[in-house]
Amino acid sequence: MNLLLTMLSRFLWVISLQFLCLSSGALACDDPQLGKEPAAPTKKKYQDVPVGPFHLDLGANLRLRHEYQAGFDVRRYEPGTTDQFLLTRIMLDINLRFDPDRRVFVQFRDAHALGTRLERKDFSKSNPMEDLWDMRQAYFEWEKIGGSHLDLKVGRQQISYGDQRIFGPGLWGNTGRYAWDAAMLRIDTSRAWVDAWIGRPIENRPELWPNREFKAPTAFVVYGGIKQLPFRLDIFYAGKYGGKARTIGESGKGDLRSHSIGFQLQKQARQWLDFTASLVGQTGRYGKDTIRAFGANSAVGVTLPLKWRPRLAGQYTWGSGDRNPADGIHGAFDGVFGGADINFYGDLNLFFWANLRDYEWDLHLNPGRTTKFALEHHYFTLDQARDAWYTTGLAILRRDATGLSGKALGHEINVRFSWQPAKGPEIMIGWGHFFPGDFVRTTGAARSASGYFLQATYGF
Ligand SMILES: [Ca+2]
Ligand SMILES: [Ca+2]
Repeated sequence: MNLLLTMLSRFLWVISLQFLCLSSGALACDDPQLGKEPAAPTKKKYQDVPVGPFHLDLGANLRLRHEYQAGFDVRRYEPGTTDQFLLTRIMLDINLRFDPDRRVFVQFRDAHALGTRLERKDFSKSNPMEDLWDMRQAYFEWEKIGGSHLDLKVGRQQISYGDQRIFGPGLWGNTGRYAWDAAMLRIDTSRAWVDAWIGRPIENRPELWPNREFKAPTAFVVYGGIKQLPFRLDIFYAGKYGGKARTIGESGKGDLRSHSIGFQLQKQARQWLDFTASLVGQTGRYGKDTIRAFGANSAVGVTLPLKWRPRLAGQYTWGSGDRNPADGIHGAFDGVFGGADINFYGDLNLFFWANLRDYEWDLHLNPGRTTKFALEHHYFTLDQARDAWYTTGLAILRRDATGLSGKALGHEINVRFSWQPAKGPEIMIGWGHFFPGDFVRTTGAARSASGYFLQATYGF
């Protein structure tokens, strides 16, 4: 499916992914994860339209998705409930170029949820399902300022990097999870590129136009990649600041000042063998607590030289949890600004990269040039028994501070099939089932959860 269409694909996705494609063969271009958010190629029919001294590019992306959910909803695991609804989304892109280096880009996005049992009041913060014709992006970009290696991008913008695990747009959700009001400087040379930016995430509110920033956190980010290596290597620093003593730690209230440092590496070692590794360390202050948290992910994939090109992958993801609820150490990893609603932690979105161990097996097939199939199995446990099961919104869902309920969260199986007959349209269908483990059974209602979706997308 094409999410951000012509110019956005060209300038954000492709710029960051082209290093991967150039240096690592077909790794990213091949979409080995069969993610829910592949960047499809786009038509160029409505591009380069002269408007006075300017040139205009138009794009659109239409998406319809029917979902049935039993035992969970978009917020959390919720045994005993069922829901079904139709999600509609339209995104319109307007790109006005002054010259090859300067442009203004505006993206309008309209999202509705028809028939759901959830109402606006069920979302105290950002609404992930509904928002009426809001301006999701609106920025000015100036590349190669004065013939230099420096680019500037200011305004409301989507920012994502690498495999989206650490910085993700979260566009599987109907309104999109991460857009930013940000000012970004980029230095791009033949040896390396670096983005330095400051920004705040946008909150999606159907009753507000335009949407506003969250008051906190403010993000300070330096994210870069080294070129000319036989693999893709990204290195980053991400600071989060939240003032006014609104952060409540186990030792008392205070500001949030967190520092995340890490890297992501991807390599296509052979035509049949690929690796991924990400590692993040976090330090700083969480209220009156000291942050000491870690996140890691590594995957090995083997593509067999058989019909349908089967790729088998094993994957392990770890997000540290808090060992002791009274020691003044904040041990729960917060996932940086990572994609929560793509298929990293299961398609039902019951889990997030905090206090989690995720043991995953994947089987991906390409039955034809236009079709993809994925079968994935996750076994989830808590990292620390005394810390909580966190939702994708980092809310505490269940916690046994004694640790006596164990760590076993359960198994999840996901199946997805997609068909993209041409560049514009795509049909995707998927199913997932969650089998609760001992921790879930001991801490409350524990019926299995099941979900299905059928999605049609068209982009130009
Ligand atoms: Ca709005
Ligand atoms: Ca602690």
